[in-house]
Amino acid sequence: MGNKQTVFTHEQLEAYQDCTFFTRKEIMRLFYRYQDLAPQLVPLDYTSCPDVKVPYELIGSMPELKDNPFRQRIAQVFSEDGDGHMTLDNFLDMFSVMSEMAPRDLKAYYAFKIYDFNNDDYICAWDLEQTVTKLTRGELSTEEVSLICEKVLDEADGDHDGRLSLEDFQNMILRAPDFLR
Ligand SMILES: [Ca+2]
Ligand SMILES: [Ca+2]
Repeated sequence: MGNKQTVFTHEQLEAYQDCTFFTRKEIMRLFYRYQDLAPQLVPLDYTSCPDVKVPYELIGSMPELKDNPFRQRIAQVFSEDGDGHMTLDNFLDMFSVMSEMAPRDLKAYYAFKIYDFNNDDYICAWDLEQTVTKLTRGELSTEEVSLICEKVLDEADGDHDGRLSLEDFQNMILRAPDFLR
Protein backbone atom coordinates (compact mmCIF):
# COMPACT_ATOMS: atom_id res chain seq x y z
CA MET A 1 0.00 0.00 0.00
CA GLY A 2 3.01 2.28 0.30
CA ASN A 3 1.75 3.52 3.65
CA LYS A 4 4.78 4.31 5.77
CA GLN A 5 2.76 5.23 8.81
CA THR A 6 3.97 3.07 11.70
CA VAL A 7 2.82 5.21 14.60
CA PHE A 8 -0.30 3.11 15.12
CA THR A 9 -1.41 -0.34 14.16
CA HIS A 10 -4.26 -0.57 11.73
CA GLU A 11 -6.55 -1.61 14.61
CA GLN A 12 -5.54 1.35 16.76
CA LEU A 13 -6.31 3.79 13.99
CA GLU A 14 -9.66 2.13 13.37
CA ALA A 15 -10.47 2.40 17.08
CA TYR A 16 -9.57 6.09 17.16
CA GLN A 17 -11.80 6.69 14.16
CA ASP A 18 -14.65 4.88 15.92
CA CYS A 19 -14.24 6.83 19.15
CA THR A 20 -13.82 10.31 17.68
CA PHE A 21 -15.32 12.46 14.95
CA PHE A 22 -12.02 12.45 13.11
CA THR A 23 -10.73 10.95 9.91
CA ARG A 24 -7.50 9.00 9.85
CA LYS A 25 -5.72 12.05 8.48
CA GLU A 26 -7.01 14.30 11.25
CA ILE A 27 -6.02 11.76 13.88
CA MET A 28 -2.50 11.67 12.50
CA ARG A 29 -2.34 15.45 12.41
CA LEU A 30 -3.45 15.64 16.04
CA PHE A 31 -1.01 12.94 17.02
CA TYR A 32 1.86 14.94 15.57
CA ARG A 33 0.69 18.04 17.39
CA TYR A 34 0.56 16.03 20.61
CA GLN A 35 4.00 14.64 19.92
CA ASP A 36 5.32 18.08 19.09
CA LEU A 37 4.25 19.40 22.50
CA ALA A 38 6.73 17.11 24.23
CA PRO A 39 9.01 15.44 21.67
CA GLN A 40 11.28 13.95 24.35
CA LEU A 41 8.33 12.44 26.14
CA VAL A 42 6.05 11.18 23.39
CA PRO A 43 7.44 8.37 21.24
CA LEU A 44 6.77 8.17 17.52
CA ASP A 45 5.70 4.56 17.90
CA TYR A 46 2.42 3.94 19.69
CA THR A 47 1.94 0.37 18.62
CA SER A 48 2.79 -0.90 22.10
CA CYS A 49 0.53 1.67 23.83
CA PRO A 50 3.16 3.60 25.78
CA ASP A 51 2.08 4.96 29.14
CA VAL A 52 2.67 8.64 28.44
CA LYS A 53 1.04 11.84 29.62
CA VAL A 54 1.75 15.35 28.41
CA PRO A 55 1.72 17.87 31.29
CA TYR A 56 -1.13 20.36 31.55
CA GLU A 57 1.26 23.31 31.25
CA LEU A 58 1.97 22.27 27.65
CA ILE A 59 -1.62 21.31 26.77
CA GLY A 60 -2.96 24.59 28.14
CA SER A 61 -0.57 26.60 25.99
CA MET A 62 -2.06 25.31 22.71
CA PRO A 63 -3.71 27.98 20.54
CA GLU A 64 -7.14 26.33 20.94
CA LEU A 65 -6.92 26.61 24.71
CA LYS A 66 -4.55 29.34 25.77
CA ASP A 67 -7.15 32.13 25.66
CA ASN A 68 -9.99 30.02 27.00
CA PRO A 69 -10.78 30.96 30.62
CA PHE A 70 -11.88 27.35 31.17
CA ARG A 71 -8.68 25.77 29.81
CA GLN A 72 -7.67 24.23 33.11
CA ARG A 73 -11.14 22.82 33.79
CA ILE A 74 -11.31 21.46 30.25
CA ALA A 75 -7.99 19.68 30.67
CA GLN A 76 -9.02 18.35 34.08
CA VAL A 77 -12.33 17.01 32.80
CA PHE A 78 -10.74 15.21 29.87
CA SER A 79 -7.72 13.91 31.75
CA GLU A 80 -7.78 10.42 33.18
CA ASP A 81 -6.92 11.39 36.76
CA GLY A 82 -8.52 14.82 36.75
CA ASP A 83 -5.17 16.56 37.04
CA GLY A 84 -5.08 18.00 33.53
CA HIS A 85 -2.18 15.83 32.35
CA MET A 86 -3.24 14.04 29.21
CA THR A 87 -2.68 10.74 27.51
CA LEU A 88 -3.05 10.69 23.75
CA ASP A 89 -6.53 9.17 24.18
CA ASN A 90 -7.56 12.01 26.51
CA PHE A 91 -6.15 14.51 24.04
CA LEU A 92 -8.04 13.07 21.07
CA ASP A 93 -11.26 12.90 23.11
CA MET A 94 -10.92 16.54 24.05
CA PHE A 95 -10.39 17.73 20.50
CA SER A 96 -13.16 15.49 19.27
CA VAL A 97 -15.71 17.01 21.66
CA MET A 98 -14.45 20.50 20.82
CA SER A 99 -14.76 19.86 17.07
CA GLU A 100 -17.61 21.20 15.00
CA MET A 101 -18.63 17.63 14.26
CA ALA A 102 -19.58 16.89 17.86
CA PRO A 103 -23.34 17.01 18.47
CA ARG A 104 -24.75 19.63 20.80
CA ASP A 105 -25.85 17.11 23.42
CA LEU A 106 -22.32 15.83 23.78
CA LYS A 107 -20.92 19.34 24.03
CA ALA A 108 -23.56 20.15 26.64
CA TYR A 109 -22.63 17.07 28.66
CA TYR A 110 -18.99 18.12 28.80
CA ALA A 111 -19.81 21.79 29.39
CA PHE A 112 -21.80 20.64 32.42
CA LYS A 113 -18.81 18.69 33.69
CA ILE A 114 -16.51 21.65 33.11
CA TYR A 115 -18.83 24.02 35.00
CA ASP A 116 -19.25 21.53 37.85
CA PHE A 117 -16.06 22.73 39.51
CA ASN A 118 -16.31 20.49 42.57
CA ASN A 119 -17.27 17.39 40.53
CA ASP A 120 -20.40 16.48 42.49
CA ASP A 121 -22.61 16.14 39.39
CA TYR A 122 -24.53 19.32 40.14
CA ILE A 123 -23.92 22.94 39.30
CA CYS A 124 -24.60 24.70 42.58
CA ALA A 125 -24.68 28.46 43.18
CA TRP A 126 -20.95 28.44 43.87
CA ASP A 127 -20.13 26.53 40.66
CA LEU A 128 -22.33 28.93 38.76
CA GLU A 129 -20.52 31.94 40.21
CA GLN A 130 -17.16 30.55 39.07
CA THR A 131 -18.66 29.85 35.65
CA VAL A 132 -20.24 33.26 35.14
CA THR A 133 -17.10 35.02 36.39
CA LYS A 134 -15.03 33.12 33.85
CA LEU A 135 -17.55 33.46 31.00
CA THR A 136 -17.56 37.22 31.51
CA ARG A 137 -13.78 37.23 31.96
CA GLY A 138 -13.89 38.97 35.31
CA GLU A 139 -15.49 42.09 33.87
CA LEU A 140 -18.49 42.09 36.20
CA SER A 141 -18.69 43.07 39.83
CA THR A 142 -19.46 40.50 42.49
CA GLU A 143 -23.01 41.88 42.76
CA GLU A 144 -23.57 41.63 39.03
CA VAL A 145 -22.31 38.05 39.01
CA SER A 146 -24.61 37.12 41.92
CA LEU A 147 -27.56 38.71 40.15
CA ILE A 148 -26.91 36.71 36.98
CA CYS A 149 -26.49 33.51 38.98
CA GLU A 150 -29.73 34.10 40.83
CA LYS A 151 -31.52 34.71 37.57
CA VAL A 152 -30.04 31.62 35.93
CA LEU A 153 -30.93 29.44 38.91
CA ASP A 154 -34.36 30.98 39.08
CA GLU A 155 -35.04 30.18 35.45
CA ALA A 156 -33.19 26.91 35.01
CA ASP A 157 -33.65 25.05 38.27
CA GLY A 158 -36.58 22.97 37.06
CA ASP A 159 -37.04 20.89 40.21
CA HIS A 160 -36.33 23.78 42.63
CA ASP A 161 -33.61 22.08 44.62
CA GLY A 162 -31.35 25.12 44.39
CA ARG A 163 -28.84 23.62 41.96
CA LEU A 164 -28.68 22.53 38.35
CA SER A 165 -28.73 18.89 37.42
CA LEU A 166 -27.54 17.83 33.97
CA GLU A 167 -31.17 17.83 32.89
CA ASP A 168 -31.79 21.36 34.20
CA PHE A 169 -28.63 22.42 32.40
CA GLN A 170 -29.59 20.82 29.10
CA ASN A 171 -32.95 22.57 29.20
CA MET A 172 -31.24 25.83 30.00
CA ILE A 173 -28.81 25.81 27.09
CA LEU A 174 -31.63 25.23 24.66
CA ARG A 175 -32.62 28.78 25.63
CA ALA A 176 -29.19 30.26 26.31
CA PRO A 177 -26.66 28.65 23.96
CA ASP A 178 -24.00 31.15 25.15
CA PHE A 179 -23.17 28.66 27.85
CA LEU A 180 -21.85 26.36 25.15
CA ARG A 181 -18.74 27.78 23.73
CA1 LIG B 1 -20.86 20.95 41.71
CA1 LIG C 1 -32.34 21.45 40.12
